[in-house]
Amino acid sequence: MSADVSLGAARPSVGVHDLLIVGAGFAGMYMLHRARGLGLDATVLEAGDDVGGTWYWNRYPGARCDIESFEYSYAFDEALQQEWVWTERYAPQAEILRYAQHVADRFGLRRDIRFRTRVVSAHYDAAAQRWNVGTEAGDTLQARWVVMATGCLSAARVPELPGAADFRGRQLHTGRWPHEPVSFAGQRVGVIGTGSSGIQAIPVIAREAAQLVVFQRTPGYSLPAFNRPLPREALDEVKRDYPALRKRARESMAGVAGYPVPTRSAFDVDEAERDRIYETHWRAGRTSIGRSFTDLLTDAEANRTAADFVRAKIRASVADPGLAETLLPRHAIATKRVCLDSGYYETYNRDNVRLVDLRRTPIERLTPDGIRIAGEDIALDAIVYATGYDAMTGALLAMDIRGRDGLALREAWQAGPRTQLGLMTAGFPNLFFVTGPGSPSVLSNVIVCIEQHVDWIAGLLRALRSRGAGVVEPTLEAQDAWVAHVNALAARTLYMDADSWYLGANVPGKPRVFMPYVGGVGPYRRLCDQIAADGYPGFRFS
Ligand code: N01
Repeated sequence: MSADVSLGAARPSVGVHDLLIVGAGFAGMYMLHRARGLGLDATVLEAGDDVGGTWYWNRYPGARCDIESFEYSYAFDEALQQEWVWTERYAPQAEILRYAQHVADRFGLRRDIRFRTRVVSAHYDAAAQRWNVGTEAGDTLQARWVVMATGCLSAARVPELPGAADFRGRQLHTGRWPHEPVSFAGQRVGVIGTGSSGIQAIPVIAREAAQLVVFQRTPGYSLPAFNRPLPREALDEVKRDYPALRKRARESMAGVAGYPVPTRSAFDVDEAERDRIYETHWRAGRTSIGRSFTDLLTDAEANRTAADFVRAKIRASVADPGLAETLLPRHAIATKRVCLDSGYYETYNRDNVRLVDLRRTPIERLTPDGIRIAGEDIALDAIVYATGYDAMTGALLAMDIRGRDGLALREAWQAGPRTQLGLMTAGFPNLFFVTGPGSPSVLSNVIVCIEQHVDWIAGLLRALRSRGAGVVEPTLEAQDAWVAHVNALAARTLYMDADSWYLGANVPGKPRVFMPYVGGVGPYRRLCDQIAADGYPGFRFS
């Protein structure tokens, strides 16, 4: 970033960095790049042994992004976005990981990333105005500022099932998949969980395994991805239009340029027209059906029209009507993440696939040979947990983070996360979150949000410099107002009725608070920009 002025103090002589960044996913990598542009001495601490974050860990069969590849990518560097060649409409995990590695190499990022370094604590020393960051290996690093680029879906959750230690077969979590190839050939495999990860993995595992048993607790809505190779000419056309496409994405609600903007209520048109519109969305192979009309996320009746449309599609895909009924989702569509699949429902037409409805026959325990449900022992060689994450706060609260006067983040967020704009939290000076709770993050194309957050943090660091200040912290009043605003917007939606990970409902004991900001990527960005332009009201500098 040539326009950035140097912010760095003298190069660290006693091991005090200007900036420590936790995590080398897309957020951490871009933060490092921007920090260098500011002239900062910045280091990234990363638990894995390579860059890529989510795409480093999620190597499960069928893993791919559900946002089109040319949109799910960095926009900050014109040469980068012109030179990288995406080969599929929806990029598979391995290609996205290669892209992350390419970015790391292209910008020489690795020299400032410490791999195999898991951060376990961060304590603020108010007198010295610095953070002491502790690693699992027992090292302590010091920095003036810390950026948590730890991801919203990085703390994998394996449910505590009785007997898990007794099972003699292999147990794998989709988000902690081994690096070496895993073969299920000739095996009896159980998959627990039917969210985005399970729905992607199930068709691929079914084709390889001798038998597949899917353990479903809550059926979700999934639409066909219609994934296909991305011809070079089509990609070149996108690239010619990149400035306009990126601008549309930044100003849009979901951070995706290709999503249509609804203008009408579902009841402004008759049933035939509604279904025609849903059909268009369904055929588009996108998750955007919840954006077909303005009121699908606020009016239960309107929502039901879209949900019924997708339920009919599910019925039409599954040969056994009884099985189809078990696969039908009942919650309002799009209040839990809509999935994109490649042959998910059709997989249940295979002879080697069985669906167990855990609402009727819950798991009693794991046995040495498999899973026991009511009245039956199901023999398995491997169990795949597609059971999701302690989302948005899990990775942050796994660390012992302490701010002013030893205040623990776990204590400050006991009743749910509280942030100013999802970027900082009161009582924790000079600590930033990228895509933190209270920002659009998981309701969007997250790379768009990552770039916006990182750019905003970079701007704030520059403002610190120009004010001759060393410390910045949100005020409690501004934070309370933001939390109230986030909650008020969410309360008007149907999101509040679903037991989703957006609400922490998947983690026993987690406070039921809607964590992301539903106000949209574009409006949120304008608000953040305005706050910066107005000299950061709601933030205290010292
Ligand atoms: O996790 P999930 P995920 N016993 O939480 C079930 C992103 N993502 O890894 O709904 C039995 O969605 C649970 O059931 P229930 C995307 O944002 C994106 O699939 O809690 N079942 C549910 O069915 C996504 O939303 C992509 O009743 C148990 C499943 O496990 C997010 O990551 C791909 C259980 C968990 O679903 C998380 O997706 C993958 C138990 N004890 C992920 N505990 C793409 O871009 C949980 N479940 C395509």
